[in-house]
Amino acid sequence: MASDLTPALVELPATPYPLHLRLATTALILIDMQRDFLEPGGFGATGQRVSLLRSAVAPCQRLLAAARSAGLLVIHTREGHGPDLADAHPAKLARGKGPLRIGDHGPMGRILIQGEHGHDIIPELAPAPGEPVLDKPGKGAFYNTDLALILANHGIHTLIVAGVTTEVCVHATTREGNDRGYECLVVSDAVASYFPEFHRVALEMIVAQGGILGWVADSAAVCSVLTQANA
Ligand code: C5J
Repeated sequence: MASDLTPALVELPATPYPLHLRLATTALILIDMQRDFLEPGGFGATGQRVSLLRSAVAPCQRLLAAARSAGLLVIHTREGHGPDLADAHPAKLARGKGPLRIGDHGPMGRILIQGEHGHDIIPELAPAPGEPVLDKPGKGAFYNTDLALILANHGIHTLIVAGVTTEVCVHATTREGNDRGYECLVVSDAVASYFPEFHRVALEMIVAQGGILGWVADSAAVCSVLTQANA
């Protein structure tokens, strides 16, 4: 039976049906909002239109502000590798035969290498002191990171997922989270892809079959619930 100390359940309008969550057990995870993906000259610029990813920036900013005000755990991730690339699978390095590959020198430093200018999170979404920043060598945020440990230590059950790209790292993280028993909600306008068709279909895949991988809602719906629940 719920006691007075049990945090209140709030209802978030979402697809395919409303998601019930508690602020105290919900985290916002911002995936790979790094210069290398969002700015010209980085990994994302290998033949792709980085400008398409910018649409996610303002919604992510609004989500971040609402999550911080509501006291949610906020976690940032960065995809990348150490300078010696010892943590990068040869298979990963061999793929992506664009003009710039992981570890190559570009205008923002070595591509997807920790410590380089391009590897860091864009200033608009800079992590606040105390917010975990996880460096991940893979696409999913659980693979070879402390994410599961951090979520367990905070008693988190629900993940609000935003960032880039929709069909790669956002999807991989949502799938990993779903398999680990987290309720995952992907924020439709706070994720983006170089390929609009992949973005659309990736969101459809999450909610298909009655929410086979989780929920989707837009940032206005998420921010509204976070703001009201916090009032
Ligand atoms: C990619 C990512 N697309 N963050 N990384 O290689 O989605």
